[in-house]
Amino acid sequence: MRRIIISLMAVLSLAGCLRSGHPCDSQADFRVHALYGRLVELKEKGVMVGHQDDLMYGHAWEYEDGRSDILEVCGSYPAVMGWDLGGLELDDSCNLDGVPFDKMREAVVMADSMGCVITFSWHMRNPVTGGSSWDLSGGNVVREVLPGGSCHELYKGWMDKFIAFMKSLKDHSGNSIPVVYRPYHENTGGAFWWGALSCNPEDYIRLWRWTVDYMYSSDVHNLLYAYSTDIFKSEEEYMLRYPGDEWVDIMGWDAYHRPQDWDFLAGMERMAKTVSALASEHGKLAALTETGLESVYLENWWTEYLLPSVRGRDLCWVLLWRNSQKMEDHFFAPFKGHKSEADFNEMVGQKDILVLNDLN
Ligand code: BMA
Repeated sequence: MRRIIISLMAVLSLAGCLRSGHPCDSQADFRVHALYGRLVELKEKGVMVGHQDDLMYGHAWEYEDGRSDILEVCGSYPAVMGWDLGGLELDDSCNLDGVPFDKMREAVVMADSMGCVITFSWHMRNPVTGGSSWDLSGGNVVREVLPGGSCHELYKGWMDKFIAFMKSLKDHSGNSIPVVYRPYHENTGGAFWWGALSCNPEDYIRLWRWTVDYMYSSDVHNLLYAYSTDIFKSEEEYMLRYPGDEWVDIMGWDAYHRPQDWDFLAGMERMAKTVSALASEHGKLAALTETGLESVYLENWWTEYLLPSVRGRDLCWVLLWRNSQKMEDHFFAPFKGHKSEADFNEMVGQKDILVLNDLN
């Protein structure tokens, strides 16, 4: 009897491991495995709160060592920090929002040493026209950057810069810092040259797979890959551009509260349910990869809108977009003195909502 119970326990624990999955990169660094395991564990505790560019600048300030709007509001850094690489492709010294890449690298090292999860997006330029990532001209840009396309060599050069940056992220022991990379985001939307208005699902998937393969062949093994759509109408739409289980670690979506466009609470319930069910079916992790209400003009937005949207949905994190240092109304997280401060604290005070202080 004892032996049967022990065998049963072994089978159950193996099933548990399989269910919780593993990084899609079969050669992922040990720190990537550790990050993956941590995400699996932490999502049982709750949803982590993240913030884009948190350590770089905030509402009406920039580049002050250790400063963070979230820290000033709730006494803790966010658990997840996001950065954007737009500009790296042309060796710019600063990204498209003015963040010097050197400062970004230092902040990533600091965030990693504090125990934050790091995530990157990349609003890269349009390689055909040289315009921004919002420039949809230049024909089928995705096809032009794929092997055989007119911009393929140029694009490989851009990827090489990304690779050099990723390889330069080292912790204090000299190990590569594990990060979540979220390429070609908001793919169901029409804003970017890799979006649904500009390329077909087959070309999108080819681009994704080519990118991941290029990372492997360049010996980059410190990444988890997050797939993220814009708001979407159905499971079919969500999955239309999904590159496949071998190519993705985290299934996410971006969704901003724009009351004039859609019903946030109902839409988020539907989308969160869809993404978390798909993630569980595909053995992936799930996250709300960007969100916010620009200017947070609803005082209780945190507990009345965000909390009910993310709670109990098996999400690893929710990333609030940036608090611009230059545009007064372009902020998505509270700052000291903002009218939604108390409500934000009410939200992060919940047991299942995690900021950095809750992780240890
Ligand atoms: C957008 C806005 C822009 C910014 C871009 C990349 O949503 O915040 O101001 O340049 O993201 O960070």
